[in-house]
Amino acid sequence: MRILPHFRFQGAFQSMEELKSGNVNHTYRLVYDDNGARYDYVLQRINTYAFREPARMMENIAGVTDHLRRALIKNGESPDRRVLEVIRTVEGQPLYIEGEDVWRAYIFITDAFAYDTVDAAAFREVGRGFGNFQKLLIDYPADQLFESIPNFHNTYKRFFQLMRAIDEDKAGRVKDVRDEIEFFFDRRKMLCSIVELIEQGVLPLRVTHNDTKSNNVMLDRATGKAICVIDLDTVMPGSVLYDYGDAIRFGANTAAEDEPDTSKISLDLDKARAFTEGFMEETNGFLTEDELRRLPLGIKVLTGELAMRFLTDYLDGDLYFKIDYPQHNLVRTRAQIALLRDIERKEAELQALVDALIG
Ligand code: GN1
Ligand code: MG
Repeated sequence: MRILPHFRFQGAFQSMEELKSGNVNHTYRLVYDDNGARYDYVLQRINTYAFREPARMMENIAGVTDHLRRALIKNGESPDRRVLEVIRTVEGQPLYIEGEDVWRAYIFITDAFAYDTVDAAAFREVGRGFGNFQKLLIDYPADQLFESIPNFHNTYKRFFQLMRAIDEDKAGRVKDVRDEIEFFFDRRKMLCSIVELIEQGVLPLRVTHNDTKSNNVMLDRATGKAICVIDLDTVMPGSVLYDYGDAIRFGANTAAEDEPDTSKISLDLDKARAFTEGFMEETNGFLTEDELRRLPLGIKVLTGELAMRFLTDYLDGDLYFKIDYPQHNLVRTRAQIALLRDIERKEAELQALVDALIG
């Protein structure tokens, strides 16, 4: 492929395979060979509809990965395979830009894997991974981070974006989604409650990952331990409720995020407990009581937020998320709505399990 010679990959190109798990960027795994030594890389074409200023996003990633590396060394740990490492272009840039297309590359973390569906024990480990990420970044100056997607988890704004999409009805689809629209109107106050608590100063802003799907933590193949948090595109100031809530939304769902049969969708409380244990182990001592007690709110809000985002994109004619078939964003919306309904049914149990762990 003509892009490849523009990056400082070592050796001779062997193979390339698309990795399908992301919903926004296009991702490929590359294998190179240098006289018998194998080198694995990740190549990504960045979705510039989502990420409007990729160069500034890469500055975030450089800052955060440098900090992580230093923090690990300070703790007496080797940063090897523990932090994403950018491969620069032959000109020494973190991005290769060709017309509309923006590309970047990383070293592929070998002898590691990530879960799209995760059992309770592994999810506890994923919780440790994301908790440790927050811990290592506790002293990173959040105000130095650029908002790679402005108002990413601002549910006021997400609500208005949905209103705008309904108003414009670009794809002529509003008539098919009346019930779904009503679902969000009924929950508007709840959906906006984290933003409100941040504005009121109840919840502090921290450096958060903001996209904490279980497949964004790499686990070591030999030990099963979390070694590296990946997908740093949305590292921005945010609430811990975002990272906690999004992780549970994805990992404790009994079905896939886009399961068409909503009867299969529910929230697995044992998995939720396992993640919470791992996450709290690592964040022990620095989260405030106000944050800890409200962790369950994060699950509700993040599930509802993503449902709104999928519906907005469906109404806009599928501009943001990659889709596999025409109704994909509608199926995703309905799946997240079904999940949120089950979370609402289990709210008291979720609160009880979090409270029990806070002690
Ligand atoms: C997108 O592409 P991926 O899988 O990293 C999205 C997340 C959503 C997720 C839902 C930048 O993440 O916010 O929660 O899809 N990322 C962006 O699967 O919008
Ligand atoms: Mg992502």
